Amino acid sequence: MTVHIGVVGTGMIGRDHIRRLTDVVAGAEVVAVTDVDAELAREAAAGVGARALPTGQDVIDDPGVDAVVVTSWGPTHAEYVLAAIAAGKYVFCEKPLATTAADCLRIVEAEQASGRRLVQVGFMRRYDVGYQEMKQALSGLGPVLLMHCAHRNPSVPTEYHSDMAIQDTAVHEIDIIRWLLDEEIATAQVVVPKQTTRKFEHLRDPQVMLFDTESGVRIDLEVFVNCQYGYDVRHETVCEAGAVRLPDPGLLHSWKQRFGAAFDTEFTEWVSSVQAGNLVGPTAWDGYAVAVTSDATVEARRTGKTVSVRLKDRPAFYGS
Ligand code: NAD
Ligand code: ISE
Repeated sequence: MTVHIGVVGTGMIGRDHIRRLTDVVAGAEVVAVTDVDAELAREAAAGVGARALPTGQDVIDDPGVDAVVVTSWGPTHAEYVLAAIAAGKYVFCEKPLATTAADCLRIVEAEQASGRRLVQVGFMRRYDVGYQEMKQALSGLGPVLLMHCAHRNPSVPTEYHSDMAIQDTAVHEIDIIRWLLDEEIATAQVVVPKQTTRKFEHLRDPQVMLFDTESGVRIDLEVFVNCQYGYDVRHETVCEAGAVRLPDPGLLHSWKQRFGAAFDTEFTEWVSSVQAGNLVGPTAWDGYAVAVTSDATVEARRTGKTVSVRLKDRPAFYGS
């Protein structure tokens, strides 16, 4: 069965996912797209023989659309994810699931009320071979004690501000830490070390985030978004009986290069799971937990204090 897909948001990653769903993933066809920039939507639609529709709601309501991909700006995600749930359609939402924890919770509640999993969040690092091998290796190395992580981007646009280093960038580590350890982050702290001269007035860069998990694993994460030299993601996990780190892929320039294969695997799995009627990827609960942790980390940076991460109890609907 071919899954007929509607895409809301035909910007940078939206167009990349349309290409992926058209050229890489079997069993998928992009049939409708939209963007507030109608010309952009028309161009993206013409490239794959899809229809350009006026709004996201039109795409979701279209009877020819089986499943929806949301790749518009973060603040618009909640509205479209909720509309897809209301329409009973599967929805893949790029990170963030929503820009507030309260909106993530509304999505979690709406999905539970619908009675089945419909939402997947685009935490694509879980599909990266390096992280998958790390997760496998951890099972033979005894208790995890420490993680050392770095997330460096060559540069960011001038509108990028200090909170975005957490909300837009560190969220990938927040999710992958939870996934690797199968536990939640319990506290967050942020240290602002010596700054690059290339930072902007409204951007602290680099920032060092310190997390403790429920079991006491200590994690340090350097986020350095104007590092100039390349796109560099590092992660080392130190256990009682050894350490494991991500392989070095050499000098790269963007997240598209670094995680291209992970995006391909992520969408291949998503389409198969939609066909099977059984989603298995990152859940709306993961989107909520990351949002709460990210909010606590923002508060920690603003106040200079260590802030506790307080999640609601995980509903049985999302498994253990
Ligand atoms: P972008 O600005 O290039 O594209 C977003 C598009 O959404 C724009 O074309 C904009 O006109 C459109 N849009 C905004 N509001 C809309 C609405 N209400 N209805 C329809 N279209 C609307 O941004 P991008 O880099 O493509 O990022 C999009 C999303 O993907 C963001 O949430 C971002 O965080 C996420 N993202 C994820 C990764 C990743 O590594 N997983 C990488 C980049 C971006
Ligand atoms: C961007 O939005 C992403 O999601 C990338 O994966 C990340 O590396 C980058 O820092 C973000 O701005």
